[in-house]
Amino acid sequence: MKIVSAVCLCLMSVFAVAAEISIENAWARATPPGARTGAAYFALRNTGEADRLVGVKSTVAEKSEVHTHIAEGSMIRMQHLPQLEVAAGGDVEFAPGGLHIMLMGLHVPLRAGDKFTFTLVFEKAGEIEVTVDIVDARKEAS
Ligand SMILES: [Cu+2]
Repeated sequence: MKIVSAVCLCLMSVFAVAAEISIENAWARATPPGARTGAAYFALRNTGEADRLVGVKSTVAEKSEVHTHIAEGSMIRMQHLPQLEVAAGGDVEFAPGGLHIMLMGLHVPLRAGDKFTFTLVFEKAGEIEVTVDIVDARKEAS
């Protein structure tokens, strides 16, 4: 009897996570040889309750962080966000010039046509693995 109820709870939580936060169109720019940093972008859709993005894990780089761009006078600089609020039913766009996943200390260059993965860690939804398409920067600009 105990075993049956444990299985039910487990299935329920899997459904809850799968339904609430989804990641679409994840991509990153190919990096030139020797580059040590890269950035990844995607669209985050939240159809559930408010949540918080609290971490990023990736094996392609030594360190992965959520960054945004902020204006300081005429200068634009990047800022590390240790936490990012995701509103209930809210969408968050990670795009060039705004929010991005910063990959620091790349172990290998990001080559156009390849894919890599990282994991987003949410306070409530838990860990979500994201597959990223690496695209040619020149093609993407056109
Ligand atoms: Cu950055």
